[in-house]
Amino acid sequence: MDFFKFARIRYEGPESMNPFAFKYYDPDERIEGKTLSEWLRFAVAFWHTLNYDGSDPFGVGTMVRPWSRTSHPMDLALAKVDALFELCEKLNVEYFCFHDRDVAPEGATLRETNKNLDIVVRHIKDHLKTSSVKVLWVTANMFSNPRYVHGAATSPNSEVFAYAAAQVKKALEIAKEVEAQNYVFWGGREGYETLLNTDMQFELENMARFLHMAVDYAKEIGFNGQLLVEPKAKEPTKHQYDFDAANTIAFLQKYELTDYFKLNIEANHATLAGHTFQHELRYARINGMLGSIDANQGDPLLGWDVDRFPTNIYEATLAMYEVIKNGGLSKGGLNFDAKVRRGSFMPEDLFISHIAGMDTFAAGWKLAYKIIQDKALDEAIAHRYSSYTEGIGKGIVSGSENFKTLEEYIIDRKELANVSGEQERLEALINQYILNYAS
Ligand code: XUL
Ligand code: CO
Repeated sequence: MDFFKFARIRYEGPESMNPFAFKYYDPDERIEGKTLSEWLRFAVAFWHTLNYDGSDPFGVGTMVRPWSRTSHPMDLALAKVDALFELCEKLNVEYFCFHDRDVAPEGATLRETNKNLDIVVRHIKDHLKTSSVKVLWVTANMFSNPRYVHGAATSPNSEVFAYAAAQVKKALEIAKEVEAQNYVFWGGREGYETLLNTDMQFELENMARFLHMAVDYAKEIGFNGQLLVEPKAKEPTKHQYDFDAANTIAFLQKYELTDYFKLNIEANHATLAGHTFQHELRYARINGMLGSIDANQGDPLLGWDVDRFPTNIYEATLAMYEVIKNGGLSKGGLNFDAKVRRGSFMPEDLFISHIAGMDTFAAGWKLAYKIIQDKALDEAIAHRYSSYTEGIGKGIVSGSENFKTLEEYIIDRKELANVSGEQERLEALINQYILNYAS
């Protein structure tokens, strides 16, 4: 049975006014031996696309969803998997991501919950056999159920730690079964509200113990996907332990976990941390830790995680600049951790939003590729640091200078000649690339 009345979305080019066609994303376009779809590796997020009903703190659900006629929880779970595969195939999206609790209802015990999961995972595997769609990543939801009120791995309650461990054990087994490319840890409630009741050091040590146990189990069962940690500064807790890329990398370094983990960087989480998306991607990249991306966008006027579909070409271009400089994302991809607005409640909005996101990132990728090919920024940056390629600068970099020799070198100098940073010229140059691309 078809849930969506739409045909498969195809590339029609920038002149097309068909809302159900790609204008910039041609999945088969080849660049440097890879297709655009291989470069971008788009994924649908199960939770936003199949589960989000449009409710907010002020009102009930608004979404019109063809599968919601089914009311038995397990029938509904299976129908959503069918709808997911149909949607991905029709959208030309090759991957999807899911939390354990997105796909199957919880039972009275973990054993019962796992039984429900097994039934749905079998159904997912049946689809995987006949479809070109694959799993980008799996994760465990350790934040919705009230048992996680004080955290999961960082809960003060050791029984909750045990429950979370058993939940991740099962989720890793599922990740292996569905051949997920990655496994994500987002510490939804791994943080605190007040230090008056919190042993921060102990909680951080427990988080490290937990991640080491996960590494050990992934090795034991032979799961060879990439493990990822997804930083987020705040929400739901006031202070999340994995605040941003720098904080998360420092944590992974301290607890000797950097060999096993990379980061999943999300645009709206970057802005919650007071950074740009590009900053977070750059920080992860230069530390060899850029693994995957949750593609969405925040709202500059709102201070929380709104998970809008990404349509900002400027941001997408600078993000793709980092991805190309990273040599691609390897096992990672671009997961639309994004939801349609409450007012965009029709099934077609699910298509139009993903098409908009895919076109935005395809255009951003091609723009970034051109900027890199032309060395438009590289040359300006090389010029800016050129004083380190000769003379005293070269000595500083090679280690032949010290405070005494540097003092001797500079002590009688009257004026130092700084040069312009050219910020406005470079901003105008990026505009020119974007506007010329459109014309
Ligand atoms: C929450 C968020 C999560 C993770 C997976 O802000 O981004 O959906 O991506 O748990
Ligand atoms: Co996310």
